[in-house]
Amino acid sequence: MENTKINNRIRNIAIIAHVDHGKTTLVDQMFRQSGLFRDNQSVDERIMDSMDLERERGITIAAKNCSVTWKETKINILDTPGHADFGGEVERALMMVDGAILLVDSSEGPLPQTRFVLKKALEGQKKVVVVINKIDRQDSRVAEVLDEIYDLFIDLDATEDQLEFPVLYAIGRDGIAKNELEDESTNLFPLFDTILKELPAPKHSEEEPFQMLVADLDFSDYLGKLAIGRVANGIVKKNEQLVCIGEGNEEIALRASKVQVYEGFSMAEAEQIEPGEIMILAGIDNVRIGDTICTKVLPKALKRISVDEPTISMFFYTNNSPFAGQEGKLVQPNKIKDRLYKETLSNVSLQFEETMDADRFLVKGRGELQMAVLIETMRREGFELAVGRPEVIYKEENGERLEPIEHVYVDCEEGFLGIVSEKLSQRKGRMINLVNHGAGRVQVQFNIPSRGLIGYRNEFLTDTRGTGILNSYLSGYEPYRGDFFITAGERVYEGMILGEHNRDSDLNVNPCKEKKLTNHRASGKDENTVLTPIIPMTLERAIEFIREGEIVEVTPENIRLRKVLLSATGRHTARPPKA
Ligand SMILES: Nc1nc2c(ncn2[C@@H]2O[C@H](COP(=O)(O)OP(=O)(O)OP(=O)(O)O)[C@@H](O)[C@H]2O)c(=O)[nH]1
Ligand SMILES: [Mg+2]
Repeated sequence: MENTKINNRIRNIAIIAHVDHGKTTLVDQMFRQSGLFRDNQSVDERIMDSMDLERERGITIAAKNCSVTWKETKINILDTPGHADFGGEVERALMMVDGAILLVDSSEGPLPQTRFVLKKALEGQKKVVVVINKIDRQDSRVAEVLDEIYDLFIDLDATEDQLEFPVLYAIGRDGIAKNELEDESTNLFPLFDTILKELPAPKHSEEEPFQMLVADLDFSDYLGKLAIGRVANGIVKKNEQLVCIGEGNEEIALRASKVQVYEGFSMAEAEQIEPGEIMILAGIDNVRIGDTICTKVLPKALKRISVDEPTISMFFYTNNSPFAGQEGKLVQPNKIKDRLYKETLSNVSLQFEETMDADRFLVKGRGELQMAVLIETMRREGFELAVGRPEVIYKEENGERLEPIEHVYVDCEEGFLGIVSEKLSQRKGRMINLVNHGAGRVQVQFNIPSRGLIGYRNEFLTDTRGTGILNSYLSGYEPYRGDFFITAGERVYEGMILGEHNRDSDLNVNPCKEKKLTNHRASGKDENTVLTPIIPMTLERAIEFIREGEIVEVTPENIRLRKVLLSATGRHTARPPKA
């Protein structure tokens, strides 16, 4: 870039880590200590986890922007989710920043998602500051974890430069960070100072006109679609005439009627925005991720960005069960369609397509949890719908069928290794690494087709009696590897799925059949018909459980498993002839 200038008034950083390593908690403390709250103001914990489901589940689902000011420098912070299903959020967040803070739990060490997010950061040439977090943990093993982090950097082909990452030690929850483990510290000042010193300020070219690459989308009921991105070059003023350059270089004219920046955890209107700043622009309908927004006089597109494609798909149906419409207010196909469309406006890793059938939509995303979160949100809004089994999305390349492959990381007691390996190999998993520290637990890694993992997580928890840890991330695509092989008194209807049969076939039962009172009874036999306690059906369990020809009915108050074809005779007739 010619005539490169640096805007030292700004830093753009992302906080990245594996699930639960303490990102959102740390951002809370950064807020407190940068003076955004009054000293005695009572503030909720994990304020960035603002969505209902985020608060309930204690996880971050969507990446979110906020800003703090430290020593007259504005730091735009992107808090990202650590769960693999929301990895798309991390990728996009990294596009807006120059540096990243990689948090690693002082006991757990680097885990699969640490690897995924660090890989993305290094590929994007981001400078990384490592923070070993939760050093207050009884079982913390700081020195070993630091070694593991070095190994991970080397394994990911980090350059010499990248290998010289600064390291801090923190108790994020208490708002404490230190440069050396033995330092006395009562605040996060060492972290703030390291951010200013080590993470680069945004660069721009003096010669280029205003350009901004759209890296994220949001939706507001008042302002409509919002395009979020970093100003690559130039200055933009309120009310300026702009254009949005799309994928095929088509230009859509627009006016910057409302330009905003992040201030604390809200947005604030600005008269003009400087290069390097992260901005929010309202009022463009057809904008997509990767588009460039620039001046009308000198339109010039930046290099497009691409985000990893969705890996699983699921059919959403309108609810046609005998109980349809009894609980939900929103049941019509056009209501579901509008809702799905609205979701794709802000949730860019989700896509949906209409099908030949007006009552059926194809929704594509990154994983079962992501789907479950969407369905759960919809039922709370008053929707009724039915959903099918998640299916893997295959790719065609040079006439060959490719399928997504996951890298699975299992941590379990040695005694469960047999059953876990056996089940994963049945599902076409290949063991690639096994570490036994001799302390009773083993760490095993597998490569396995994504389709093999669908429905496995609950089985895994049962097999390891709830003590196993299973993590996975999408590692790439490989050629397709051949074929696979209620409480009493609850209301039921024909074709509803009541329980699991111990064989692979379906067993039709009638739970409503009464015993004729006139029958002779052998003493002591009949009274003993006891229903064994049922396993509560959560949305995720339901989605994992169903097979072909089965769907989950979701209403605001109930989750029921059912057959697509409800009548048993109908299903019998529709059965394909035996080969
Ligand atoms: N012991 C200890 N626990 C911490 C610390 N910081 C955070 N935690 C706890 O770790 C858990 C996860 O914290 P979060 O901040 O939600 O983690 P996260 O990385 O944002 O999680 P995701 O966004 O879902 O990936 C919470 O129960 C926190 O209270 C710390 O410094 N020490
Ligand atoms: Mg979080």
